[in-house]
Amino acid sequence: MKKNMSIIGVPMDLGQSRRGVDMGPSAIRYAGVVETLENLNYSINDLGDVPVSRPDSKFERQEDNLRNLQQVADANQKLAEMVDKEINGNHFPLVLGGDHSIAIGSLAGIAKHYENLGVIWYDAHGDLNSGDTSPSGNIHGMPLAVSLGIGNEKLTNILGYQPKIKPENIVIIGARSLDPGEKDLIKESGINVYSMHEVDRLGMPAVMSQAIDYLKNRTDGVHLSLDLDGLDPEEAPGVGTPVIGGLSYRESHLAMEMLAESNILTSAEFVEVNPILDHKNKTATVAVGLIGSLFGEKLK
Ligand code: EXY
Ligand code: MN
Ligand code: MN
Ligand code: MN
Repeated sequence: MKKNMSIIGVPMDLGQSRRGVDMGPSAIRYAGVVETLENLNYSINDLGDVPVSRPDSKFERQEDNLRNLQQVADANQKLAEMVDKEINGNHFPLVLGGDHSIAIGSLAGIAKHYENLGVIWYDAHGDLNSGDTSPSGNIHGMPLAVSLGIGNEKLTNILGYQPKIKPENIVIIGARSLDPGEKDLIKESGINVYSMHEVDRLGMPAVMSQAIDYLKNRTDGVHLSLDLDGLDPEEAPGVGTPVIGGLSYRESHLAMEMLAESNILTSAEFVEVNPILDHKNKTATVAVGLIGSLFGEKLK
């Protein structure tokens, strides 16, 4: 029987300050995500894009130092409702960004279906800031903190419950740019982090098997939130906040294959593809390559 998957695009660029990431869902579709998944025998329902409103003046800092707070909260509310509905209908949700602030809505819609949701956060950043610790006021640097219940209520309380996830159920992979407040939160909360240091020392095969074993034993579902800036900007240049010294395409491809084999994944999102900063849609093409590996390409 074919497995059902729902694709939801979120053309969000209000969680950060560089234009163009709102075109990410189109770029990923153009790179062939639907065809790739259909060839892997998924039955795909592409639900199109969640409406994202325009702010009166871009970059506006609203309450708590947060840029475009109301618009980001509204779009995430809609996304959360859609994700919730798809899971109720037994469809695997695949969310395409858009900047990483959309993980707030994805996790709000997903986490209510699990007692103990695990999260793999594949990213150069921790996304663990709040208005108090953020150097930028950009909400795309905050979704993991928000999902832990830290931050403005308009974000933490989407769908009327919080926190969405527990710190010990989070595994961050690829981190190499953490702000001081984020490091403090990691230390005090028990979030698991495989920074580039650990990836260099252990190698991706050991990192992924440790992460998978750990999450398998303690969670009842796992969400993958993959920020393309986790990869090295040489290989994924179309991102708004590139950080040198990142994960390679090969390492990432292997990570996706190991996740496919583990069968632990219950939802996924791919974010931060910015076609304006890209070269010939390379980053969206990388994203689709990773999505193919994640859903079993090499097993065919
Ligand atoms: N830590 C920085 C900030 O909070 O402004 C940069 C965050 C970038 C977040 C990107 C998408 O993962
Ligand atoms: Mn991120
Ligand atoms: Mn990032
Ligand atoms: Mn392979």
